[in-house]
Amino acid sequence: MAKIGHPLRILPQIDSTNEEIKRNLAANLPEGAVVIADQQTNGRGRLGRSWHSEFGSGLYLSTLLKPDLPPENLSLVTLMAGVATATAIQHLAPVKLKWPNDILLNGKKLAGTLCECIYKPGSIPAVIVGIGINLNHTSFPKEIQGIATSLKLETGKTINRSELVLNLLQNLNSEYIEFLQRKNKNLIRKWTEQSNMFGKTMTVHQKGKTLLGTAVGLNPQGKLILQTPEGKKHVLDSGELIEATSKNL
Ligand code: BT5
Repeated sequence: MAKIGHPLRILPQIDSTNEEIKRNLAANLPEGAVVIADQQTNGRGRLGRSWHSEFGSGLYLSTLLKPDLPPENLSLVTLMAGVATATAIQHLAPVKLKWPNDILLNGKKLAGTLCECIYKPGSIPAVIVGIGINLNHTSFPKEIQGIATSLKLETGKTINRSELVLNLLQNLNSEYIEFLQRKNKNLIRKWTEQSNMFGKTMTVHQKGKTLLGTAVGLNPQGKLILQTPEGKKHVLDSGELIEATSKNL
């Protein structure tokens, strides 16, 4: 396994750090390569959504992994990225993980991860792990000001990006070593310990329908188990969107 963080490029501006890694795959970019940008002009979220990436205020980082594991293990990469990110921030603020890819602080979104897998039958998958963390933003655009927050806004402190990057890369390395050793139970335990969503009633929007239930745990593949009031358990894929709900109940 290569060490995550070598080579490391810091760019003043790019469309998306995930895209930059993707563009370099054909040139045999090595596992562990990291791209960081001061600003993204087309930062991406899941399902075609965008990630607000203003200059100098956030951490926008992507890394390339090449885990020689079956595709069914790959959804656990999102949990791994979440655990590594939350652990790197925990000494600054009490962040919580929300399935599948959110890192919340005081109920607002502080960070998100975007894991993209390029899987060609017969070859080792290329997995691009993108991480966006709001560090020193003092405001957000109208569309997200009610749901987004930054470490600066919540703690009043100015955050040193380099220190956080070092911490994050160390955590990603140690989590990735365990991931390759298939210590999935450990990962699920760590993820669960850093989340406060279990036991809560949630609504899930999937395929045009709304499902209401209690989040009761993660299965060994990292999928969310939701139990309906009738006692039926649904296992949800990471592609589905979950929203915390007290207001819609
Ligand atoms: C995510 O998507 O949370 C994944 C975010 C990943 C960003 C990183 S930055 C480095 C790398 N390069 C990229 O291009 N992306 C990755 P999702 O769960 O779909 O959440 C997106 C939604 O979060 C948006 O539709 C907004 O509602 C909200 N949002 C957008 N920007 C935000 C921000 N800076 N902070 C908090 N919420 C935001």
